[in-house]
Amino acid sequence: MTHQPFDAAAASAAYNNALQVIASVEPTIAGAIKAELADQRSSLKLIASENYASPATLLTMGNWLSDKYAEGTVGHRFYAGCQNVDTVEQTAADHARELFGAPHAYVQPHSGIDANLVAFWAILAQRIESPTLAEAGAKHVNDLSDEDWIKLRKALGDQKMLGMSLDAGGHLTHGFRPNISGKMFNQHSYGTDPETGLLDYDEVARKAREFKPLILIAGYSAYPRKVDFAKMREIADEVGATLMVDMAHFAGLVAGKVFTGDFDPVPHAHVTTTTTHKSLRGPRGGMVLCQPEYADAVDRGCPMVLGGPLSQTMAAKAVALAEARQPSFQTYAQAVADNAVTLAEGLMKRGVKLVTDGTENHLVLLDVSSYGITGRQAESALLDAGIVTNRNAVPRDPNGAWYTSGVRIGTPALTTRGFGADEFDRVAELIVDVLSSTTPTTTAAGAPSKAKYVLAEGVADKTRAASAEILDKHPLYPGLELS
Ligand code: DSN
Repeated sequence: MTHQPFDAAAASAAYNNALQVIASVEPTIAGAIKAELADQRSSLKLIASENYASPATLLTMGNWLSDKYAEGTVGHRFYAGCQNVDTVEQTAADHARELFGAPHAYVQPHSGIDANLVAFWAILAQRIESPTLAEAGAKHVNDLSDEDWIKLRKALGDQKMLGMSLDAGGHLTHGFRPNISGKMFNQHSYGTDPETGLLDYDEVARKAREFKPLILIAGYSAYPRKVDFAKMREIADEVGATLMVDMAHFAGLVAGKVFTGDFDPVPHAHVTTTTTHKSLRGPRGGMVLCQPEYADAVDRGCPMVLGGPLSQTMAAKAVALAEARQPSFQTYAQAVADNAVTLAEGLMKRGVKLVTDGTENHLVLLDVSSYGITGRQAESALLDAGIVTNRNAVPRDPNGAWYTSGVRIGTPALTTRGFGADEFDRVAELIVDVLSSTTPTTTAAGAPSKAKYVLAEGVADKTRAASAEILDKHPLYPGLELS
């Protein structure tokens, strides 16, 4: 359920030796690395998008693979001497294909945003056989001259994307203005039902018929329910859209076979993107899985939108994916989902309002407005008490995306530490204690502040002590001792 067993003495020696070498050049950095482990060990990490990678995964990133340029793809590089990087990339891609049952895997993206950009360009390249390309005498967008690009941009500007709205839990890279996707595409969004908070597939279908998007995008970063990808594919097919699924948040639940059948995106989507460091518990990075007809365009990710591959990170992806192929990862993924239900029930029975009144994945979204505070105040007060979360807008949030009325919490990290039902129920109790002890201060104009707050005296210390009791029973990287 936790990490696969590792040799703690060997890991301790590896880290201590590495830190000694680093400290001999820049002691501040060695100190920050050590301090980060201490911070992560002593706090309740509930950020839904974070986890703890295994020592094997982490150690794979600190080596000379980092020093090799390898633009191109396996066996087809723009640099000499890439035989070891070929081994690394092929191994990671093989594991990804096998784990997710995907026809093709591209493991070069450096992050989730990069993976989505690769996917967007691949879909444009694959789908736009446009007169614009033909007129320009080009077969592929990569072959266009500067002049032709100007023509193509006009054509591209008319392409539509339909994705989940940000305040319903969608992601910035799904066509929203602060991200390049919002500039590349004419974006439309679907929301959630105002009563239930659930995804309304009829609305998705209605909007798809109305807007006829090139890309129907599914996936989320703050929606606490599973998505029926078979239905999404039916909608995409009806309107001739490419179904792209961003499974960054729940890739671990797909890998661990919690989401199967209609809820497994990989067989239904034309293109699936993910990060590798969230519930999947690998290194920080991204990945694209796709159906064969998109493979060639996806493989052009570098140099189209990516710099040279980070070979050390691809190697760590291979290690983490090998871990995720073990049966123990399925036990872990099921525990992540079960613990989220316990956490949701623990919060609701203590009076907390949750968006959708529950969860079916790894996260819960609290609406903290009944405590008279904003999400920002809740996030800060919880942090004072050693509980690390992040504020998040709730659907139709009156406080907007900065202050928000919500807090998003998730179970992947603490489940890796071995937390089960008893611990998550206690975590719910601690969260409620903090929220009910937090009050906004009053502004000069006499209104409640949206940022400043007071946490009742003693609550932070009491909560930290209570957390320490649980954390001590579930040590992070047990046996790993830094000198
Ligand atoms: N930053 C990630 C998250 O927290 O959901 C996704 O962008």
